[in-house]
Amino acid sequence: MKYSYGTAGFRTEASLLDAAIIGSTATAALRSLELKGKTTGVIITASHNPVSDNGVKVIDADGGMLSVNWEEKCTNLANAESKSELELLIKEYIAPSTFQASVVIGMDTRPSSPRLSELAKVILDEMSACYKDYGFITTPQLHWIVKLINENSSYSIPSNPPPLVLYYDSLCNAYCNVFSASTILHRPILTVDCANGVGSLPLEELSKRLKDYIDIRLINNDSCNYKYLNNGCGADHVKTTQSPPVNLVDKMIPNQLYASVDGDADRIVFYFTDKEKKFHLLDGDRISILLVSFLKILVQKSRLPLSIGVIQTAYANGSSTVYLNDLGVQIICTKTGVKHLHHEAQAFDIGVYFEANGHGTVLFSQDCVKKLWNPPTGISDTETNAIVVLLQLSQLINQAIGDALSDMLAVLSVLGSLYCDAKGWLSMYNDLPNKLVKVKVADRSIFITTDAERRLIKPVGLQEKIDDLVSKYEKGRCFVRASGTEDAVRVYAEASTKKGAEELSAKVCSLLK
Ligand code: 16G
Ligand code: ZN
Repeated sequence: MKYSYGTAGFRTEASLLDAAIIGSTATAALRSLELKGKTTGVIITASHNPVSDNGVKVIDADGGMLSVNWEEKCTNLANAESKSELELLIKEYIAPSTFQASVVIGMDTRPSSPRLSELAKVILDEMSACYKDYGFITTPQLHWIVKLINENSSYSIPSNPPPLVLYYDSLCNAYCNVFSASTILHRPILTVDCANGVGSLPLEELSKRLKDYIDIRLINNDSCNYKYLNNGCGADHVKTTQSPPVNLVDKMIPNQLYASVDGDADRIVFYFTDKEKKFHLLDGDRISILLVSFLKILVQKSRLPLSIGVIQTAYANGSSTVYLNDLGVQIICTKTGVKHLHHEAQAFDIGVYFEANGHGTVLFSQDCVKKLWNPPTGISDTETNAIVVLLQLSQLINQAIGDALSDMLAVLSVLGSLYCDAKGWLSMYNDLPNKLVKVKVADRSIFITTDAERRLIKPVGLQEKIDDLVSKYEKGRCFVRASGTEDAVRVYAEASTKKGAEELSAKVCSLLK
């Protein structure tokens, strides 16, 4: 089997993953050596995939995703056909170093995870690396820990207090501070579907710690019972079926807010039903718009010269883009995949990025955080208060990577601060009707895109035919891109009516046959 390190790291049937674990762990150790012993991470998870799969991702020393120039080396290490070939590659990639590699590892609650984690430790022992195993942990928590360790040179592993305690302290303190600074009046109720995954554990912790501030009710939180993992539940299920997860069907209380996280808690979507029992999804586009609307108000009130940008992908609903335009914030469209959005968001003082599927975060630049810590003297109470809230949000929201837990708290604090409920949030704009379909083709590699995947350059002539179809529909928009995770091509179509979006989609799909 040939492995290829992609946007989701390596992911496949768990019994086929050993070489990928070995290659990824070796990569984490080598990358740590290259960076003079800075800590890197290895997280074993297959996110929203079925329970029989597993996967592995390497966390770079800044707490973000593995640097692109190491992806190919990681692929080569995973594809080594023998131990001697692996050793040769390790020798080739090793930087001359007097340092010891430092790696943190963690896993989700799949039945195959403990064995794969043990395998990672064997490799770390063979490479004489120093490591710490965090056991069951969400992907974003491990990213957060890596960032914490490397940003605090005094912070070595293991240390006191343990990083996970600091994670909870940091999130909860920031939430409580935003709460008091914004005079949030009520104690919101939020029911969270945990996908029966590893997110159940930290969500229980947060619900206990924040019980005076939020009524967090957990469902599908049986992380011990493997067969229920991602089974009819979780963020991916809710987003793709646009319906409630198991154990909520016909049980949703109208106008109350619900959320679903995915199997490793790096994605979140919200939803509610109205009085007529109609289901409404509040996806990543809407999270982004809610957060940026509040951030814009705060920046205006603070009177600090801070740039705000929003990063979207081509999948963002056209209405959300119009809303952002009217709001007057800068909008950037990138290719699909968290690393592309994250990279673009770093160009702003405050960069907000979310994929429609619920992956995302808000990044505050170092320069921005410095300004927030050192506000000008003699400013008004309004300015001071806005600066305090901005600073707390920068601590509440995971700065390493998108994190369902910190995003959840950010959304609740913003809704509370704006005195906004689920209905009010939905009413910010009306989604344009749209359709996303997956088309099997003989060879998806012939589909080459440009302009952030919004236009095809190959096969030659196809884009012109799509343009011609799109022009026949009011507010028509359509793009075709090869999936990076499945052997298929995705077609997204949008128009002013449902009928129009469906027709446009069908016509473009038939061009691919
Ligand atoms: C990966 C990406 C996700 C993206 C999806 C697109 C990360 C961590 N994950 O799962 O953000 O939405 O791929 O899949 O970047 P596709 O290429 O099959 O449409
Ligand atoms: Zn995930």
